[in-house]
Amino acid sequence: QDVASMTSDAPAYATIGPCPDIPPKLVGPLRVEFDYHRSLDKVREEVAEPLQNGGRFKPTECVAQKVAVIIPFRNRHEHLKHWLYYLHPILLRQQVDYGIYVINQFGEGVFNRAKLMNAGYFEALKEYDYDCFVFSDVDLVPTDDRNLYRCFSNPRHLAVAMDKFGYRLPYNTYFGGVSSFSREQFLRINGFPNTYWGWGGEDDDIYKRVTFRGMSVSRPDLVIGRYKMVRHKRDLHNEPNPKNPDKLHMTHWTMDKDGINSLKYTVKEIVKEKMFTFITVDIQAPA
Ligand code: UDH
Repeated sequence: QDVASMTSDAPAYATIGPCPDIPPKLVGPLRVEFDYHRSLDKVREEVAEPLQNGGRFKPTECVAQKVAVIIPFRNRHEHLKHWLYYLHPILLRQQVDYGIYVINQFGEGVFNRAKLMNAGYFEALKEYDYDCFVFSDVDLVPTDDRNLYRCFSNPRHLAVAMDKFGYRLPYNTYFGGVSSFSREQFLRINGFPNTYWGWGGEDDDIYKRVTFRGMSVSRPDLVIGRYKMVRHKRDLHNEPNPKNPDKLHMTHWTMDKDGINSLKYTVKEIVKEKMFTFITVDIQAPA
C-alpha cells in the first residue's frame, strides 16, 4: 500500500466514478398530455417516492452534476403540477444530483421573470454547492428525455422546438423558455438583468450578455429539443412592456452594473414540499 491510500478517508471500494455522458436509462421521445384531472396529490403519489424533501434527488451509482432547477413563478399552480409530473421522472433518468426551486413573486406588482431567476440562483446556492443552474418556465415540458438538464461548455438553450412556434426557433437568437448556465458562465455575464419589468426583452438581453462575454450558445437539435407548452391566457400584471425592447440597445453598457451584483430582494417565506422548494420573494415590484 502506498502512503496516499493509507491516509485516504474513504476505502477504495466505496469510490464511485462520474456519471456517464449519456445516461443509460433514457427512453427518447415521450408522450406528453396535460390531463386537467391530474391532482397534485396524485402526482406526488406517482413520482415523489425517490425524492428527498424539497424536491431533491442524488444518484447513488455515480457522481452527477449538481443542478439547481429554478422556476420563475406566480399563480401558475396548475402548470406546476404538470411540470412536476413529467420532469421528476425525466431528471431521475438523466442522473442528476438536483433540486427544484420554485421562486414565487410576492404581491401583485409587475412580474419580473429575470429578477426572479437571479434570486433563485442565490437561494439555491444557500442550500447546496450547485455547479449548474437550469432556468425553466413553469409551462414548458420537454417531450424527449435526451434533452439533458445539465451544463455544457457554453451556456445552453434547451427549448429550441416548442409546439407553439411550430417546433422550431421563432428567430435565430431566441433564448427563451429553458436554459442552463454553469456557475462560472452565469457569473461571467453578471447573471440576468433585474430591470425588465413586465413581459418581453429579458431573454434577448441574456442572449446578448452571453455573446458579449465571448461565449456561444449550445443547443440540442430540433428533434431532441422539442417542448409542449401548457396553453394559457396572458397573465395579469405581466403586460408587454414597450420600454423593454429599447433597453436592448444598452445591454453592452448596462450589463456590468445590472445583474447579480446589483440584485436586491427579500425572502418572505420558504416552504419545503416533497416535490419542490417554494420560495416567496419580495423583489420590490412597481405597482
Ligand atoms: N410566470 C408566472 N406567472 C405570471 C407570469 C409569468 O409564473 O404571472 C412565469 C412562468 O414560469 C411562465 C414564465 O414566467 O412560464 C414566462 O411567462 P410569459 O408570460 O413570458 O411566457 P408564456 O410563454 O406566455 O407563459 C406568453 C404569453 C401568453 C399569451 C397567450 C395568448 N394566447
